[in-house]
Amino acid sequence: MGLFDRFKKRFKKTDEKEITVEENSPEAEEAVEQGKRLKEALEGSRPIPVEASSPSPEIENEWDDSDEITEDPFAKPVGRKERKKARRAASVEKAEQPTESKKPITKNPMQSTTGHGLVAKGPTEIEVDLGESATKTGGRVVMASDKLDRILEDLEEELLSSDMAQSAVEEVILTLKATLIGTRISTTKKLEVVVEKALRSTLLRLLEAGYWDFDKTVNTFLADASPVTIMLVGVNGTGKTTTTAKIAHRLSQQGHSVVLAAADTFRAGAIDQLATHADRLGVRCIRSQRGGDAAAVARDAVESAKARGEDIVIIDTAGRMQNKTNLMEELRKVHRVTQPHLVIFVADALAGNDAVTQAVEFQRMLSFDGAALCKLDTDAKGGAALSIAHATGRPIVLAGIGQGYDDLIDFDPAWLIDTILE
Ligand SMILES: Nc1nc2c(ncn2[C@@H]2O[C@H](COP(=O)(O)OP(=O)(O)OP(=O)(O)O)[C@@H](O)[C@H]2O)c(=O)[nH]1
Ligand SMILES: [Mg+2]
Repeated sequence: MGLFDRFKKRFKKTDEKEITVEENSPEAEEAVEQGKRLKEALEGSRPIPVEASSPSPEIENEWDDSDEITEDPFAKPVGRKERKKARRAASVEKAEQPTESKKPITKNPMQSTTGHGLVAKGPTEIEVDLGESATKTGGRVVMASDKLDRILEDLEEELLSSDMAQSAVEEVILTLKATLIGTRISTTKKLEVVVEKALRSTLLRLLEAGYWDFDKTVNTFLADASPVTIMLVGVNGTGKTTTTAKIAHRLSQQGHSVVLAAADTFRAGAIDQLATHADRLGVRCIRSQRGGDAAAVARDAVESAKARGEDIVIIDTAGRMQNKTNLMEELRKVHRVTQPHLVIFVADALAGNDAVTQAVEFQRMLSFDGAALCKLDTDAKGGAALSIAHATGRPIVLAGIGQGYDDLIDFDPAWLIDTILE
């Protein structure tokens, strides 16, 4: 039995009269007023999305202006190895220095961390008729009551058990309460239907906030300049490398030329893992030796793609726990040096509430534009997705639904809500 079935069962036992009053009565008018006040209070208290606490300084493409184009280090035997190494080190070194021309990181939710416009995805059209139109006469109005509070407490427990974080659940319950109190329901419309619709629309709003379309956004960037750089970040084992390969496959199929950057130089086998995907997909992979400088590899990939007129660079980074400051600093360095168009936080749906903590910390340290939620084909409960969106103010845009290259889809908020509720 799904979350909502259990909730509805309890609801069915509720006598409508316990939580509603006759329309046009003074109590009904008071309930309408109270509903309005609750909605206003809620609007005023919405949490501000987490932004990176000390934003990565923006570098004015300092290696763009280099009059010498660096070749792909793996396309040919390296002749001027030492000089190039020194140049690369100097360039990365320079990127680490704070510059005068810092542009502040944008607070606009529809702009990427590097200030590129994200293409919004339209909201899902769902019928959110709470019965108002059918209630010209003979209706009832939901009022504040202990019984309503108890019902909402039950729902709160159910949502918490589906892996939603406390803060997200609280927001949902408050929004639901504000939506319900003062709502007219017709005598023919069952209260549980009204509540279900209100709950769906509340959850949907949470997931669709700042939601952008992956393909359209990439194509808009491409119309401007290439290569478009996409950087994947996240803790260990969430699915970054697999998602890198899936995105490469997806964009290749759309006719774009793709280059992968093996910027996980930390874990043994990580470079070969990505190179194997690249071989299978027929795309290039820029890499170094294990222990090499991740930022230098990423920068080489972008330079190389630029020199060859290729469209997309996808940077696969090493998994790291969000509390490892030096590793997080390395990630910020990759970001500073490459100024990626998009930063995707890769989350593991199975990690539940831990995924939320990780997302919040990554957002604080680096800022990301959207999340890819992987392993949704497993028995993950899904509530983490709602919480990630709520806690970071960044949407889930992609969903991993298996280990194959085709198993990456646009994240569908309505589908997730059905999964949680049904
Ligand atoms: N079922 C399922 N498995 C997935 C999905 N995405 C990734 N995996 C699996 O999760 C495991 C880890 O994936 P990786 O892509 O190596 O994860 P990673 O984040 O790169 O790991 P590190 O580089 O070690 O941090 C692999 O066995 C993948 O096949 C998914 O959407 N569904
Ligand atoms: Mg990996």
